[in-house]
Amino acid sequence: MNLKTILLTGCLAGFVSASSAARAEKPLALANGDFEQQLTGWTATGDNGMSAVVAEAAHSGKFGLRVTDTSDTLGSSLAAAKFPATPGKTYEVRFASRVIKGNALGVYVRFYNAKGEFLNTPEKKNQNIFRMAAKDTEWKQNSLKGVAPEGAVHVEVWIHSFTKGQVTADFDGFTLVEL
Ligand SMILES: [Ca+2]
Repeated sequence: MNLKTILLTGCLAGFVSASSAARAEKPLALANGDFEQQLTGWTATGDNGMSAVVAEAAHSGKFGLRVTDTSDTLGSSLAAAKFPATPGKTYEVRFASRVIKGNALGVYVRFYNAKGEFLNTPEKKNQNIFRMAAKDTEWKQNSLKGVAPEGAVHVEVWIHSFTKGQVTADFDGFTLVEL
């Protein structure tokens, strides 16, 4: 093998690994993940008025999401749009967050079947939850992965403060990728 062949082989190997890395991650078009358009693209059904877009919660831009849950019997509910999911594939949500007070809140990656039923439940013990930590009062970049189970057709990001317990926390910059 001469020098030219070695260099060429190295270049080809580099090209192949770069292109497979690019293929490995597919961004999904989660709209308004930075909350600059208020709650456009998000669904707040059953939120109990706890999720609000405010300037104080901005990590980047002018606005962020603040969840304020001062109830021990009600929780918040804010979901991004659903995207097509393929069983066996991994989906990752990335976001910035900080806790003002408490920890009774999770960010979820959850999957639905063709009937629109949840496939991740406490009963099945297969929920994908990033749970807030009360000590994380500084802004941090976080991520959470979920693997689409058998029968999954949709994936969704859900921000939910628990029925039991109280919390105030800020969020910004949500993105979702298929790995
Ligand atoms: Ca923002």
